[in-house]
Amino acid sequence: MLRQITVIGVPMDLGADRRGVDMGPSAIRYANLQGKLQQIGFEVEDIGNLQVPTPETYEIGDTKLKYLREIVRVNEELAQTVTSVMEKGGFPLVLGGDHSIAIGTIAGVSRLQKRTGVIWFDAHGDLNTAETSPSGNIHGMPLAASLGWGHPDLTNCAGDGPKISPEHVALIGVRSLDEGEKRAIQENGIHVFTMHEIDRMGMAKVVEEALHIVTNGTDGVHLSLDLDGIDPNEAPGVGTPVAGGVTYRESHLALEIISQADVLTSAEFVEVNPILDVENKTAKVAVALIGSVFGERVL
Ligand code: 6HN
Ligand code: MN
Ligand code: MN
Ligand code: MN
Repeated sequence: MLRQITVIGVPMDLGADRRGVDMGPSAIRYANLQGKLQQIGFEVEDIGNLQVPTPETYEIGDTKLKYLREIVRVNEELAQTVTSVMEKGGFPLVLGGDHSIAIGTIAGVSRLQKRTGVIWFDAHGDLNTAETSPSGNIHGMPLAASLGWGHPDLTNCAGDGPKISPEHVALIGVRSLDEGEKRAIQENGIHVFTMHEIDRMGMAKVVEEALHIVTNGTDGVHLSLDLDGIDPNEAPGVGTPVAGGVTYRESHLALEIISQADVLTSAEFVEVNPILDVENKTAKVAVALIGSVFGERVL
């Protein structure tokens, strides 16, 4: 059945140290996002970009939570936008920007969907709080914030937290965790499929298990895909690359299997940084992955 996809750009770069990720939404559009989705048979509405303040205009604030106030403000608007897209029966496809925007996307989704499963595809855990973060960058905190951990302005952004619960979350592609994140994972029994599990079990099995976790007792599933989950050789345009990542084909296989399960109700593709990229390669990977997750087939 045809569904309406609504594209929301969020040129956010306040959550990360490396400038340039604010151009991610443009780069993904330039890589023919709309054409790809229409070719698959979707009706696409692109509502443009949300307004994001320029870092030069604002004070960094608390160095343990850089640009907290501005990030919260954008995420509140994003949450509202996501909720209204879903209320109209649309599928919100959010383009980042740095990963701090997941706070708003998930807040918006969870207002309508009380029990949301989350597939978090990332080299990192994004499970830091101000206390555990080595950088003070909020893009390392969105999964924690959505789970109700961290500063109350983040956990209660656009509605009282927690927005999701640990048993409904599965991380895939992880290979860089800070000490506090490791503790949070162990203490809360979060399902993490690191590169080790992907190597041993194969991506197909990993995704099948992840799908089981995120659909068990939930009303819908959100995909939060950080392009740095892919190996930096194939997706070099990211601010925090980590060697030894998911290959091009493994990532496609993952999204093809997710597509076949037909459980997604929202998705976001984040951390594309065109300044660090090579001929828009990473944005092209993002669009190819979006094709896979929305059902593009070879035959
Ligand atoms: N991302 N764990 C590091 C930090 O600063 O908290 C890196 C976070 C990267 C976040 O890629 O979305
Ligand atoms: Mn990451
Ligand atoms: Mn089970
Ligand atoms: Mn991330």
